[in-house]
Amino acid sequence: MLPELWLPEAKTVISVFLPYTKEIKEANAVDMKFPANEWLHGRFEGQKIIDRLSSNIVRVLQNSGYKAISPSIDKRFKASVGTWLKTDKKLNNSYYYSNWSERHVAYAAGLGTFGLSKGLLTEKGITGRFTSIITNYNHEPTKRIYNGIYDYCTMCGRCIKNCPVNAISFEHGKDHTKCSKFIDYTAKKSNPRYGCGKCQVDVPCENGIPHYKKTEGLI
Ligand code: B12
Ligand code: SF4
Ligand code: SF4
Repeated sequence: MLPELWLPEAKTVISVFLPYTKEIKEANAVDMKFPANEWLHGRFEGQKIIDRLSSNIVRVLQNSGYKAISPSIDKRFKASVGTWLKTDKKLNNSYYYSNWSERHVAYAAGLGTFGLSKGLLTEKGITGRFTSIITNYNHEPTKRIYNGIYDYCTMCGRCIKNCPVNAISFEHGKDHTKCSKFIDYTAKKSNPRYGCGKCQVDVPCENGIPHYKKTEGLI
């Protein structure tokens, strides 16, 4: 769904990146087998905090006389993690979708580019979560300083090495089914929490853009 479908008066999309804390990142890097408790809480309780942040930004804009909505907490938001097709042999990456991609929005808004692991890599690193707000407040766009969708990724392959289920490869990018099955397994073991994120810790892109120096531009 395009911004105008969520909010017909849409003029601006605000994309927000919230990096995980040092404690969460370090705890998840201790082993590459199972998500750390800290990561599981960052994913589960952390999302509740992000949802409250999203509704607070919406409220601030509305109290200033603007219209605003946040797709991820809107009742029209839909995401498929392919679960209903798990036994279908035809299952492939195209079954993993949503009607509002936080990564596309962040890419378009100038926050960063994709990495080989398919996470979106920002100036604050890849390790964290996004939210976004659509509003009729007219904000000047942030400058997009990259051209290609993988500009910030060095293709170092460290995320390939970290993945406990070999879901990432140079040849095929990221296999959502392998990743999703592992996350389902963590949900069984850690109910109600789940997650993984090993491809986002102990990697050169964890805390920033690996080959980018702000003063010199892309090298
Ligand atoms: C469904 C889903 C999953 C599925 C996989 C589906 C998928 N497509 O990635 C599963 C369950 C496997 C999964 C796993 C994880 N997820 Co997830 N997931 C989502 C969700 C809900 C929807 C994704 C979606 O919209 N897909 C639709 C497609 C069309 O968009 P896309 O995948 O974003 O974009 C791809 C294509 O368009 C492609 N592409 C091809 N050509 C082009 C051209 C252009 C110009 C562009 C821009 C893109 C592009 O590149 C993209 C990457 O594959 C989003 C939240 C959201 N609403 O966005 C979170 C989200 C992507 N997940 C997130 C995270 C953190 C995770 C996990 C680490 C789990 C965890 N928290 O422990 C893992 C691993 C992710 C990884 N290696 O990237 C974060 C990513 C943060 C980041 N730095 O990028 C998101 C954004 C949630 C959030 N609110 O922050 N996830
Ligand atoms: S670990 Fe290396 S290859 Fe993987 S996303 Fe980060 S910079 Fe790219
Ligand atoms: S691709 Fe999925 S399973 Fe592999 S390390 Fe990343 S989050 Fe974990």
